[in-house]
Amino acid sequence: MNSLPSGDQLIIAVSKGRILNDALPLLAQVGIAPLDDLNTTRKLILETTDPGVKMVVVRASDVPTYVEYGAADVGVAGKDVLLEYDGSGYYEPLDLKIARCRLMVAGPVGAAEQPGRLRVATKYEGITRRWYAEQGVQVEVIKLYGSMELAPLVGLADRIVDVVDTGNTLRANGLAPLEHLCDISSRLIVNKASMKTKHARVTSLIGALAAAVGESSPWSAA
Ligand code: PRT
Ligand code: MG
Repeated sequence: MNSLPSGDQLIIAVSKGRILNDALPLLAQVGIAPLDDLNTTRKLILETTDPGVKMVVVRASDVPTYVEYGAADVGVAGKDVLLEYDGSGYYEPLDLKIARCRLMVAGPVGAAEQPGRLRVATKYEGITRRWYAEQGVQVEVIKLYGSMELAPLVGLADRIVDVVDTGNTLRANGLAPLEHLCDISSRLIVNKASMKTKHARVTSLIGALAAAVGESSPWSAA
């Protein structure tokens, strides 16, 4: 289903930003490092130290799209993004245990219960709707694309749903974590067709990464 330049070439899509910072050392451990300096290059498709692997660095929320459609054979994306994407068009064989954080509901410290429907600001619209629906709580979900922590401070929302790492951002803004939705880490995802057509290459990459993160893989050599 994909239109890759050559049959045996793998394209790996990695989220920009903090996942990339954690993914680069891990990929380097399995012999995949970009040949260009990511801070200065303008190239969008990067050659790597593995002649059989190219890398594209894309927005976190775009990684599952690239992989589902086969524009990339494999990808590295946060579980938060995958839960929100809610696609079934890829396999998720490995927890890379990087870029760990927690998906939380947060709100102003000591705020009184508001009458009426709770307003919740988030970029995780789907996750948030499902979370409150499971509890039978009616909320108004306000979609934002970033800086969720600002919303309660300016009266846009009563609560936020966002990922939290150290909790420093919440604290610095007078917010506190209230409910824990789930733990998050980055996952390796694989295009379904690539798993068949490039089975040897894909499974050896999964095996190598599994070994690097201390997981056993059904494909790793005993
Ligand atoms: O560019 P785009 O909008 O698509 O994504 P982004 O700008 O959110 O990307 P980026 O670089 O922030 O990376 C996002 C991915 O990193 C997420 O999908 C998570 O899987 C993972 N991750 C891990 C985090 C954090 N930790 C994290 N702490 N993503 C975001 N944060 C933010 C959080 O939103 C909050 O603003 O950091 C702040 C909280 O950090 P603490 O340490 O103050 O709690
Ligand atoms: Mg960003």
